[in-house]
Amino acid sequence: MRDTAPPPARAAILLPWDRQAAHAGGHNRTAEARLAEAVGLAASIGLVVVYEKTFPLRAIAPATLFGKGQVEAAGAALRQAGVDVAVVDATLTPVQQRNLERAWDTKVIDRTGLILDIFGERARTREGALQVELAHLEYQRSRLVRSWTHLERQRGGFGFLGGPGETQIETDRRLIGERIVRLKAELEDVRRTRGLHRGARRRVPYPVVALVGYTNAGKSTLFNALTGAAVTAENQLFATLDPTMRGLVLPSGREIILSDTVGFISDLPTELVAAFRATLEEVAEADLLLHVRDISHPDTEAQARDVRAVLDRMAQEGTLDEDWPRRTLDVLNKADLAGGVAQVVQGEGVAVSALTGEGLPRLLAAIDSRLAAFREVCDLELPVTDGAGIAWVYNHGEVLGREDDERHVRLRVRLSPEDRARFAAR
Ligand SMILES: Nc1nc2c(ncn2[C@@H]2O[C@H](COP(=O)(O)OP(=O)(O)O)[C@@H](O)[C@H]2O)c(=O)[nH]1
Ligand SMILES: [Mg+2]
Repeated sequence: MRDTAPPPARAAILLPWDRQAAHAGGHNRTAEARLAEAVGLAASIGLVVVYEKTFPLRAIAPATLFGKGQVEAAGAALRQAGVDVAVVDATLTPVQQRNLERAWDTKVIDRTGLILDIFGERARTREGALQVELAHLEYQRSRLVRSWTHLERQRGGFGFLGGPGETQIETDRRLIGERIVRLKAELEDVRRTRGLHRGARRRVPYPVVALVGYTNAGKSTLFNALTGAAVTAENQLFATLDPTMRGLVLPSGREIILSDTVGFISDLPTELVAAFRATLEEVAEADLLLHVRDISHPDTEAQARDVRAVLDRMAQEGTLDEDWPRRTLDVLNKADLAGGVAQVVQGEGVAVSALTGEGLPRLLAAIDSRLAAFREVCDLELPVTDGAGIAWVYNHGEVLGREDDERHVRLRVRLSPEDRARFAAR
């Protein structure tokens, strides 16, 4: 029998755009940037975007959000494009969602629903998974509340009259409420023991370099480009990494793990902020953060501030070390759209184009020297019989001197604090 994977879902992205509201909210983000971001978000969970369009809103129709003509026009376009799911890049009430599903005869999800799916797929730590589940339940509960008041209003506004619909909703609310209480207790437990596991949590004995930055900044493109530009580490251990991590060999011969992370999202719904930070937990494990920036984006400065603010907040909460700025390297990506690497004012950062490959050798060298800079010189003594240990030191450190006698090898070596701890634990 043939292995037939289901075809990827075909998605449409519809952006209702209220220019006045966008302006009043202090967002100078353009509809095009917002639409491009939503397309990137959908693509990141494997949806194939076959239709994308901005719909200027004149007034908000309570039942469908979009105007009547827009609902009809979109419906025809969705049928023609043959979509499996329509993503409305806004917050929909349950009633709007249901009405649109009926009008378009397709599954409809809103922005929060899409982001929750992404977080759910990317949560790697126990805390991350719990936090995302909690956000999901709170989202569901808030929607039950809203449809409940809606039903109540239809019946004339007296909830105490009871009725089958209401009973079911109250049961659902109670079950969700109980699950939320249990999840919160479990989260507390995980948080309490987190400090204890710090350090022991690391499963891989190589420096980890994590890519952080906005959605569409080019993290995944850079991840693939760096993997192409450097030698891929062929090692049993690297073979077991999940697809968002890869082993690389830097020019110095140093082996690292490169890790792609979930992207920052503009105007993240507040109820998702905690879940987002939890999915970024792996960043705390990283030896070096590459802050990937799209320097061709009109909001590039605001985006960079957002990213740093979230990392600062994580440091305040104790998830991330205070010295994260010292362990961060800015990657000024999409230099090709700014006239090439030579045209970019680089300051502390390194300009690259993940698309053309320009600047990548310099970036690899910069990663190498940043990792080396964290290292300190120390003296180690190993039995001559410990061939694996000696090889490990050569692989992880920069050996500055060596003295052998009959029984011992004494190495003077530059090692990172993490590697020194790992060596001591051996
Ligand atoms: N022109 C240009 N486009 C790029 C570059 N890097 C990424 N892109 C494009 O930007 C979009 C988002 O890239 P992606 O890697 O998915 O971003 P991510 O969301 O940060 O992972 C894609 O269409 C890429 O082809 C670059 O250096 N130059
Ligand atoms: Mg990506």
